[in-house]
Amino acid sequence: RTVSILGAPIQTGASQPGCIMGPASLRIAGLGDILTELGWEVNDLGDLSIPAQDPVPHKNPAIHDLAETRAWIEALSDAAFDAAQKHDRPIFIGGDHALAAGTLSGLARHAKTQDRPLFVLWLDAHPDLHTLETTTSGNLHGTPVAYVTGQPDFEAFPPLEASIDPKNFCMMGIRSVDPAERERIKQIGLEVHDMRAIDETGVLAPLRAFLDRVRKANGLLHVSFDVDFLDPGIAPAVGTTVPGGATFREAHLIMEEVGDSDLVTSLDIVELNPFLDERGRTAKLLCDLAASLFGRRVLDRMTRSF
Ligand code: DIR
Ligand code: MN
Ligand code: MN
Ligand code: MN
Repeated sequence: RTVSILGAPIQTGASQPGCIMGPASLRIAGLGDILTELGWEVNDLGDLSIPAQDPVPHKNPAIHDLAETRAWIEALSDAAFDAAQKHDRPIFIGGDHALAAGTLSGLARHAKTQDRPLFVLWLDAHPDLHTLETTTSGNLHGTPVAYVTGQPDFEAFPPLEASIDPKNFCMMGIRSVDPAERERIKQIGLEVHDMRAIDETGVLAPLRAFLDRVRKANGLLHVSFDVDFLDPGIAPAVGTTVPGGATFREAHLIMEEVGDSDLVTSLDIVELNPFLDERGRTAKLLCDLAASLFGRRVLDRMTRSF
């Protein structure tokens, strides 16, 4: 039962600075101690860094900080591969969501060495399905899912050694989708539970169906947790708040259910911008959600038999 924590203070994928402080904020909120108390052996691998980069232009003029973001993706891919090879459950703390382009590409390589498929539970207000051609904001945190599923027009990103089958994604919390992303969802057949669907069915039915799918396939399961998945009323410290997000109860239920399944093999916690926070409340909430994923329960209870 070993966990590793790797910080990645990348903020070039976002529209405003602040995610650089995310890893420090989560450590100060006690992430490592909380997991230790739950019985995990915690290895804090410190923070990753990249060397200074010369600017790289792109034909899409909206794109900014391409060279730095590319360098982060390259460094993160190798670091995620190594962490997954050496530790039971790596946790990647960001940093903006461009981080996932690196962690998922490294984890896909790792899954290949295990001869197991990689599944991804994507918790986010956004599907992050832009290509370098379709992004109009130029914020590269809007692109990781398109990149790791092998969509075209990513020549400026590191070459992808192993892609992830779009059918192995389950997205929840989605409520802000750009037109190009909407088309892409239909085209590649992603499983997306938008907030309307969650209002109708609750989180548990679609989540259990997905976890059953992971179990039957003997898959690895990565959870990518974007802070803006949560309702801004409980998690204000993120640059791209969208009203109508997951409640405290829905988020904990998802974390506990995924934890009970014992299927999760890695986790991203991304987009925390402590500069926008109120006395660290979002960082503390994220630590409590991680605790639920890693076994904290109010009472001992019979878990669902799988
Ligand atoms: C928007 C926002 N779709 C963009 N994306 C965000 O800029 O491409 N993803 N915030 O998490
Ligand atoms: Mn995101
Ligand atoms: Mn988002
Ligand atoms: Mn291009």
